[in-house]
Amino acid sequence: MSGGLYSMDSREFDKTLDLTQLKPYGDTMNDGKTQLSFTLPVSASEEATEAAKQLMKKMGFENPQVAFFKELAPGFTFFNCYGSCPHTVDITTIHVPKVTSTKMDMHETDDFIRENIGRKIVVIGASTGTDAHTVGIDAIMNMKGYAGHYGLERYEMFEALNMGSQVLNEDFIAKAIELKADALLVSQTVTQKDVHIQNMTELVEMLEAEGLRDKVILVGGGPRITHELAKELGYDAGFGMNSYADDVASFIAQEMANRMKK
Ligand code: B12
Repeated sequence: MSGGLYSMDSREFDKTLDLTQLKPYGDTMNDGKTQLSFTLPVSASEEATEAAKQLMKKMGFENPQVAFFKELAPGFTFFNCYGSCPHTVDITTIHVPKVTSTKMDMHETDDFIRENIGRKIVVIGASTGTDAHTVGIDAIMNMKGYAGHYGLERYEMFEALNMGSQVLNEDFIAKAIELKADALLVSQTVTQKDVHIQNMTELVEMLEAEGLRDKVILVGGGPRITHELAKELGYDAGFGMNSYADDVASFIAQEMANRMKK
């Protein structure tokens, strides 16, 4: 099969791969071999190693083995384990909601904006709430870019402001109003106790209260943000790991052009 989800699968060299019964691959097809790491809050000992194996069994792994362990701090031992997963999933029935815009490179996006919007798009971004992680939003916005993808500051047709981290939703909205921002980019990295959900929801509620929600393109991003989650929380799109400025720039440009047609 060529193209799409299965273009890179290994059925071309191994005929025993059944996508309706997919399981992890270790040394041979369908062996289910899985690597799992965890820490037990006990000192390193033979009993602790046996406990790790028994836990692996309770998790459903067959033939559990501890490949490595080390007491990281007194009373906390890290384990690196292997086991065989007996379970399978049918990947052919899986549907994941995705951003549907067509990915363009920086020059194509700039040209698209010139032709279809006719002015620069104003974008502000921040890592909001208590979240102190800046590297993700920098990767998307910074002039120098990330992993070979220039950030929005480099685009000729974006006016981009990166507000940094720990930006309160109030301050984010105030800046959006001041700059008449077309798009707001929210980065969330910490997900402990679902703080990202509280934070992202608060922003939507505050934008709605200000009558601004429909006037902006609202985008969330971060390593544990999916498009599906972002949509559920009232955002227009969500971008997770391995997303770059090109992805979000293409989305914003095309979404703005679509809205202008309506
Ligand atoms: C560097 C780092 C820090 C630095 C941050 C410095 C800085 N200036 O950013 C410091 C040391 C300050 C830090 C602090 C903390 N950290 Co920290 N940190 C990391 C680390 C090692 C790397 C994160 C990173 O920079 N990734 C690289 C960037 C490029 O990747 P990214 O963020 O995923 O961004 C990409 C995409 O997600 C996407 N993206 C991101 N944002 C956006 C936004 C938009 C709009 C779009 C379109 C796309 C997008 O595009 C980017 C490029 O592809 C991770 C572990 C790891 N290896 O990932 C932990 C990690 C994120 N930190 C973690 C934690 C828990 C903390 C602390 C709470 C620790 C503590 N107890 O104090 C504090 C947080 C304090 C706070 N108030 O936020 C946890 C988070 C766990 C969780 N799920 O909640 C992690 C996963 C470590 C771990 N395994 O426990 N951290």
